[in-house]
Amino acid sequence: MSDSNAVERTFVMLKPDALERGLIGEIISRLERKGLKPVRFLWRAVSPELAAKHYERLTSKPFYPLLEAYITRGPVLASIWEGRDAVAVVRRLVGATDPALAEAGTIRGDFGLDVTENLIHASDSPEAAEREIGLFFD
Ligand code: IDP
Ligand code: MG
Repeated sequence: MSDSNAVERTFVMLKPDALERGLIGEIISRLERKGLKPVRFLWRAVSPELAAKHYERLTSKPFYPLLEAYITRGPVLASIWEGRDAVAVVRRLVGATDPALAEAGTIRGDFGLDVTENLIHASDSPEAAEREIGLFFD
């Protein structure tokens, strides 16, 4: 069981469509206004190798080639955020994977409509956060 009072850190990646659509500031602002603290930011490219490590569980899915093309087509903004129960809090701010189903008021619910191009990645557990931080930050 995770302790909901624990200060955690989580990994957030703003995907290429967030930059292309001019939504970087809006998205960062939402996390900041919630009270989460940004710890690190890094613009970087995602190679097919990094994509396959990051999306390890998804490489055998039929949609994986589309996901790989998307995540490698331009720079992403990798970041680390800290705060009370940060992993679950950020997942709630992000909303459901499919933006068409994501609640209004969430990032995907307010700004997305495509199930692949859904603007943002956020870790789904503290263990995933540490793994993903290790992949994206040296
Ligand atoms: P999450 O980003 O909400 O954690 P995951 O299931 O971990 O969702 O999927 C990772 C990413 O893969 C999604 O954010 C989305 O970009 C893409 N994706 C997931 N499911 C589908 C699908 O059914 N079709 C196309 N792309 C998908
Ligand atoms: Mg996921």
